[in-house]
Amino acid sequence: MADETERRRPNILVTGTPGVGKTAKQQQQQCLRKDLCYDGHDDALDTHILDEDKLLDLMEAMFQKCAADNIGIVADYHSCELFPERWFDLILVLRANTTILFDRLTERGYNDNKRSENMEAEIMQVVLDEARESYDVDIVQELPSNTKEDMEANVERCRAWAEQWVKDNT
Ligand code: DAT
Repeated sequence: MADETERRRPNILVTGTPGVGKTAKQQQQQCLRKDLCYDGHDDALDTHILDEDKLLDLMEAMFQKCAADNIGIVADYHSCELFPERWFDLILVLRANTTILFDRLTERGYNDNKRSENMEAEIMQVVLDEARESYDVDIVQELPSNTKEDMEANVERCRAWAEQWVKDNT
């Protein structure tokens, strides 16, 4: 099987607190059924408990196959420290203003506990710090994701970056 470090297309991780716009930003995605990796439910936070080992095994196989098929991956997840550093060439940390995030999480039907937990994480920039600790700081970019214009600018920036990466690495 191909070594994914020899890939010819970049892999990008889009991360950030739930509600910042990770899914909305995706232009193309390789869908991995996260629900296949659930291992119970946390009732207090109303969230599924993830079997991380299972997820990482599934993702490893997918990353290797995509590298062999010359496909770049855009993955999104609300955390980033669990992934091997070698998988990604760019880490985008989306950020949203607290009032905007509050409205999005309310609209999503999050209970008070779950909404407060996520609001606090965004205010304390938990995911950004985690990204800077887990990856080379040079590949970590913080991007605002409050408006439609932000989203369009982020997608364009991402596209231009990926194009440049291919030029620089082939
Ligand atoms: P995530 O995948 O980070 O949990 P999402 O992509 O599902 O978040 O977005 C949550 C909601 O907010 C969804 O209704 C789309 C909206 N949204 C996200 N980013 C936005 C942006 N930059 N401008 C306007 N709306 C946005």
